[in-house]
Amino acid sequence: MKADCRNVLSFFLPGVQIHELKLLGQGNVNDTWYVATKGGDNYVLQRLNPAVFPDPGLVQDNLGTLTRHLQSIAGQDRERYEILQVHRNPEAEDRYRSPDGACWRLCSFINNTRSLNTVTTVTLARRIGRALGWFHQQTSSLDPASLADTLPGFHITPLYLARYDNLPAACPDSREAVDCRNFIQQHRAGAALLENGRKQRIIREQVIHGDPKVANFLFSMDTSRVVSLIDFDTVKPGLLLHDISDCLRSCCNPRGEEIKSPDNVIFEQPLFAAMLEGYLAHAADLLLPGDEELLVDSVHLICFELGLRFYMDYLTGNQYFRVEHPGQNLFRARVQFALARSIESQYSELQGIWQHTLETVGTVSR
Ligand code: GN1
Ligand code: MG
Repeated sequence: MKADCRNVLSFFLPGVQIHELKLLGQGNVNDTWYVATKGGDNYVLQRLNPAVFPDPGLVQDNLGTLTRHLQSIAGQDRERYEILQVHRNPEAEDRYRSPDGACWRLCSFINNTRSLNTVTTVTLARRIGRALGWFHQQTSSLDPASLADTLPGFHITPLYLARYDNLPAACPDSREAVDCRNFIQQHRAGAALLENGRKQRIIREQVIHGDPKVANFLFSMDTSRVVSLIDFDTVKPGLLLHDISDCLRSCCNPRGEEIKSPDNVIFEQPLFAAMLEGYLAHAADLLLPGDEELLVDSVHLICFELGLRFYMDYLTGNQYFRVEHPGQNLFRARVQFALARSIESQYSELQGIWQHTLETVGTVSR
């Protein structure tokens, strides 16, 4: 792959000498490298996964539309976040197609930052909430029709369920697989929650990030602030609840997605309260009554959905999410289902925290 990278770099940076090229991050889908030039510039090079994005050109178009929008309104706001820049070569091209059909791009590297896979303190959870609220405020003025749907069906839980029901693969009879199958059976009735809310127009549709997990927020080196929100591959028209719930799913699970055993997986109440407090400080006015009503159930649904996606990928040979061993997507599925169970066991407390946060922070900032 390094040889491919060098070819791609000579497309984007012709004649520029490369000082360092190393694999970066732990994304589950794309391949990502850090690039430093001898002249002292830094970049992020990415190969979009062709098995995931059927039309990577649309992803790249959306990225351009979004970053131009964010740049155009930057500075009008008291909160400042850095916005990544898409690099163009001297012919003004921002994408490269390799002979295998894959699409590559080069973006700016945001200096002096680091990413975390988990957060364990309320301060960091609150900062993540603020950054997501800021992002939603900024994207609320971007016309959803200006963005393509890069991943049709993404976050439409009933569609994943229909795909699951049609899988030709037999369910393995290991205890872990049977556990997953039972969990899916027991919870399938709730799969249409957000789609029903969307039909009834009680929840807010707008441009969303699509993947606001902890690792997609860049922190300053001392983690005292969020510097940027990255990974815009899934930015597209969606539901606010998709993002808020996916962020909570990740932010309130201090043990992380990548552990082998689901034992002791806990959805942490203090992190939940803090993330929502930060979010409402920026975005309380965006929420519709249905968003408020469905929030806790929607976090449960997003854990169910991601668990189902991991489990289906396990059953069908791990073609979507990158794995280091064949059982990894089964482990990942079990962690998400354990999180959903943890939410169920704290359901009334979580509702109480949410109502309290809405009453205290939400009404003040509206
Ligand atoms: C994938 O590629 P990455 O790691 O940013 C996935 C998300 C999941 C996430 C779970 C396009 O994100 O939906 O929530 O893994 N992205 C896509 O870690 O499917
Ligand atoms: Mg992503």
